[in-house]
Amino acid sequence: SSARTLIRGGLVITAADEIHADVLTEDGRIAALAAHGSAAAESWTADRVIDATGRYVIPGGVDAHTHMELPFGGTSASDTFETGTRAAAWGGTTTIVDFAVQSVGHSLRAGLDAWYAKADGVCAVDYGFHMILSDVDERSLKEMDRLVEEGVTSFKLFMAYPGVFYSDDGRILRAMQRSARNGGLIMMHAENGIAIDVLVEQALAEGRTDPRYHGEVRKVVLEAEATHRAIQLARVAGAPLYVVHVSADEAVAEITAARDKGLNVFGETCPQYLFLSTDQLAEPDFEGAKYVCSTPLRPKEHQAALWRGLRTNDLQVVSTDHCPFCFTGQKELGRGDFSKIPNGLPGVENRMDLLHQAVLDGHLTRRRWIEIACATPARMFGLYPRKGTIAPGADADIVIYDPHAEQTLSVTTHHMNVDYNAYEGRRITGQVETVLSRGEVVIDQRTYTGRAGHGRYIPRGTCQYLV
Ligand code: DUC
Ligand code: ZN
Ligand code: ZN
Ligand code: ZN
Repeated sequence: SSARTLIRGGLVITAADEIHADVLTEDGRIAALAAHGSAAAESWTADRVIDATGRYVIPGGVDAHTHMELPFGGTSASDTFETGTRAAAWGGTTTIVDFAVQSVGHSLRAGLDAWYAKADGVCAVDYGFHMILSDVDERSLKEMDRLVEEGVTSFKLFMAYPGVFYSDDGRILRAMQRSARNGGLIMMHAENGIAIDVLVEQALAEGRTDPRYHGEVRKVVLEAEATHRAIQLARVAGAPLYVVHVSADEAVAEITAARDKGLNVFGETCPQYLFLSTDQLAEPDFEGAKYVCSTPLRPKEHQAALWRGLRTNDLQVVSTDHCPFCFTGQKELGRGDFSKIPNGLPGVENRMDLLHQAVLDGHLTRRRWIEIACATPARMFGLYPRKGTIAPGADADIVIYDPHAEQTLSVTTHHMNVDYNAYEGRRITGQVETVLSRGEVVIDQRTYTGRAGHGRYIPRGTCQYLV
């Protein structure tokens, strides 16, 4: 990495502050910040100087929920670790936390090693792993302790997808009890999958096979009920809980109520729930399949509760759940049967921009933008302050962001390996201009200068919101 880089003249925005400051990086880390024009800043010399006048200087985004190459429904998510992390870099995200998957009947070790191998040597930006628990038995419970020590400190459980990832309440309780002791954080996919599967079967039997019925059977009340139940199980176990991809107002209300009781319950939402709705799911000619994900898109009226939750800190994190499947050949597997549409939306490249637009639209302050997209995910998953902020000693993961640039999100310009963009045609003010990952310029004024294999595996500490 180039020894010293000076980023001069920008507005440095972190979760805590906005300051006109120059930033000096050295050997991949942030060496110092000083007020722009100060004697200290004027005395600095560097191998490379980046002029950030009129730009924001922000921490690289931390996307704590991605699924590169996820096997799902007989196919695999279309972004590899190579293409997906390159797209992340383009979008100003310099760390992802992806989900390694335990297969039923196999150890956590086997699943995790397979995911280490997929990502090894090909990533453009840094990455860590959570572990999906698909088979909670005595062996897996013991393995959880070792994974926490190894830096895989969070475990996703599914109340949905019977026969695939699903865990019943007993298994969930055991995993929560274990995490209460070993410091791990349980991440919950909260939807009542047993009830949903009954409704799926009935819908298909009645000929309701279009993508929009995916949204109708995955009812709000079944997300809210599962969210409530997960919270009660976490209470019984004395464990903290992180609810992933919260989509519905009634689910937010459950999290709010739990937090008002003083429980360590956290909530994540995703850009698709903030910006898209059942209107997209109902698009004609099977185009709605592009918007099939779980939890599903909701009627527009739910968005207000999500924005409010982000403002009031009842929701703390926005991640993408990036899980792309091409329309041609992948989403199409579900023509005539919505339950065969692989679930997931692309978005890793678009998150920072969409949330910047939310700042302009009056939903968030600039500092809250950085908090929900960088600092809090880093703290939640044990990466802070190495990731998620601009401070001496932190990794020099820095985005020079042009808040005035105009762009139109489109498959024709994006870098994700997928044949559509979920936000096609949406106009955004603001764009990533230059990106540093551990001091190396990986995007240079909208030219990719990174390389596969620059990204490193980052073992994580435990959740930093627990006393
Ligand atoms: N939801 C999705 O949309 N995709 C992958 C897994 C999940 O829970
Ligand atoms: Zn100056
Ligand atoms: Zn999920
Ligand atoms: Zn997911």
